[in-house]
Amino acid sequence: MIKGFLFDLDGVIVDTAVFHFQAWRRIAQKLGGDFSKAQNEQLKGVSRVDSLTKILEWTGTTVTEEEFKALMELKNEWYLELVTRLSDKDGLPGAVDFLHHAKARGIAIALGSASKNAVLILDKMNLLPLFDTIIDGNNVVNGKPHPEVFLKGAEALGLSPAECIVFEDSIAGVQAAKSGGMSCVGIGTPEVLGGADLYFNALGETSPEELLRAL
Ligand code: B16
Ligand code: MG
Repeated sequence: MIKGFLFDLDGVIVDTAVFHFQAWRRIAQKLGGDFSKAQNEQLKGVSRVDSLTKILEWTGTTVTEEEFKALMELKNEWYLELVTRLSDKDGLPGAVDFLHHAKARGIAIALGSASKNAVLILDKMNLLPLFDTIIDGNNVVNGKPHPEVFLKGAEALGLSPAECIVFEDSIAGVQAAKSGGMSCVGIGTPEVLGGADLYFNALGETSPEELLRAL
């Protein structure tokens, strides 16, 4: 029986993916290269370190350890400039209502995000009080597709993986949920995500009740 919902942040609750894309593209261009929207799918849900590693590969760039750190800091600075504009009106369609309905129904709620900026973003959106626990990039050793972030979320809620549904918009995140033994609702299409149990374009297309009946 499902008792907990584990939410990815970027691409499920709020569209910070566009901000990540803009900031990483500035980095790629600074390195004399670029990358496509299709390549950007591979960065979704992936940690900052792993994202930069991929971009260096794509742009054929080699850097020292210090340069690597400096590029990560610069990307985060550019990303945070965009994030400061966020407010509680920036939730993806239906996401904030969905969270409130789940809370009102007594479902335990966790965040399972790769982002080290997750608390800041949830605070800007006034959503912190809805979360029973937050597991983010600051609390895990292994990034998605490793299931650690969701296993820690379920554990913090006192639930088994089988009692949880993960909501994910990234290929890496869907893999993390399934290898952790959880049900997974994909926010996106089966063509891009594959592997999830159900798909919706946004949380507004479904309800906690529908999912509790279906999964
Ligand atoms: P930060 P999620 C992920 O968030 C993003 O999808 C991914 O593009 C980003 O690189 C990662 O967070 C790390 O973010 O640089 O803010 O620590 O989808 O797992 O909520
Ligand atoms: Mg995501």
